[in-house]
Amino acid sequence: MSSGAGNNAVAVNNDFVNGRQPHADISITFGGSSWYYTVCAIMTFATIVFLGLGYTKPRTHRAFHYITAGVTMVAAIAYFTMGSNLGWVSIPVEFHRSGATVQGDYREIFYVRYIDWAITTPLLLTDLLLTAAIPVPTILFVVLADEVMIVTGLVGALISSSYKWGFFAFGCAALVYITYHLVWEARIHANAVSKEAGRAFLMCGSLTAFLWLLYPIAWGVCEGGNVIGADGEAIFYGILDVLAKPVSVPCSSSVTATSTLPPSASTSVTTPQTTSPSARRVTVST
Ligand code: RET
Repeated sequence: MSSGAGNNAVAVNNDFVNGRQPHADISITFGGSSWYYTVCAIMTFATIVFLGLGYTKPRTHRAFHYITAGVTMVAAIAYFTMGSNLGWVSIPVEFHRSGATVQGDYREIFYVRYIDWAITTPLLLTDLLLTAAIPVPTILFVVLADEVMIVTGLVGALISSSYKWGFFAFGCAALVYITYHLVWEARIHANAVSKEAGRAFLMCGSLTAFLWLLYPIAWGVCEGGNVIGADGEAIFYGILDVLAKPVSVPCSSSVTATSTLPPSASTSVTTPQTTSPSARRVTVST
């Protein structure tokens, strides 16, 4: 990579990426790169821990661990890409600012972030909603809304005119739909499974919904409004991703632990509807 010791990613992957010269005035510095690598390390560590924990269970009870480890593994690769100052395109900013970290005409837009989310957020959602015994067709539609949210966010970020906000609006509408299912529908279903599951889900669903609501704010001040620079963007999204992936996912396992569903229910498509009488009631009531 480089003859020098330490993190030289920003120097090595500077103006020329894949033989082109994309040039971005607003780009990550050594600090931003190092932070991205730090998050990569956290995600890698979490992946190893979740896989290790999975090995303490019989294979039939490992689905939750596989999902969680898969989520952090994909994130680790995305963060390695961003730490290496790769996985971005240069887009003209809509708003020209004078601040030291946001001045210039072109901004790095990390499309790899959205590839990460397109893979991992459906897994996070499916895990939570199955835990709450939400019927599979509903889960599939919420996942579709989730993909709409991520893709419109990506398309909007790649557009330099004010039309980007149109895509942002579609994404926000999708988030409203998802949030409604997380904090309302899922809690009702979890309550029908057991009072403990309902209580635990009230916390997990709300925590997830709260964290997810912060993402469009980050988008608004980073890719959208160009209010904070590329290093600030790294910190903002990095903290959110660390909280949303390795920290909040195990929350759903605690719901499963307190519910009357068998341990595999949080990740099995058929179990909630077929094995537990209370879960069957949930299905009928919808
Ligand atoms: C975008 C911009 C478009 C409007 C909205 C967004 C929301 C993104 C969210 C992302 C969540 C990511 C998570 C990652 C964890 O690994 C795409 C920023 C509403 C909610 C939880």
